[in-house]
Amino acid sequence: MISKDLQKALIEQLNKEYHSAYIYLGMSAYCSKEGFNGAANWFLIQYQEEVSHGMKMFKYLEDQDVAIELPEIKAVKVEYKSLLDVFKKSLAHEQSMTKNLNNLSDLAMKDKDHATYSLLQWYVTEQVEEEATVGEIIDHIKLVGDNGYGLYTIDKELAGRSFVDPTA
Ligand code: OFO
Repeated sequence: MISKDLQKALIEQLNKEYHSAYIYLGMSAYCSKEGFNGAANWFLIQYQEEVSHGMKMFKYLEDQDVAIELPEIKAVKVEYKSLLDVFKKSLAHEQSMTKNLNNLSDLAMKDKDHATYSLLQWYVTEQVEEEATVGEIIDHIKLVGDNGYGLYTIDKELAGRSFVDPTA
């Protein structure tokens, strides 16, 4: 039985996963509007990944007989300053998600809730990969600066990303 406090925090995290998906949909829309179709594809896949994170949490809560609540998902922005800006915001967002997941892990540990702790470790590990990937893209964008051909090349690389369900 998951403690009431932890249940509440997990429901909040479920909402945050879908909010993340929504944020990435907004980022994809921005990139598409600016003609960065590869980056738009990249963020669309990021959106799908976050939906899969949400589904994993949703199924876990159902399996644990937690009464599901689905509060409103906050609106997101669709305007950014540049390709660099949108990826920097993406990294900052993932860093805040990591903080949330670490706090949730602390709570599960305090409750000696091993099942929930184990679930959360999956998310924590996933965050390491996500932050590293976005960090690398930021480095590449910084390297090319305002060079149009450089940005074009990066965008082409981002177009190659395809969805692989991380929870499968
Ligand atoms: Fe990348 O945020 Fe989900 O967990």
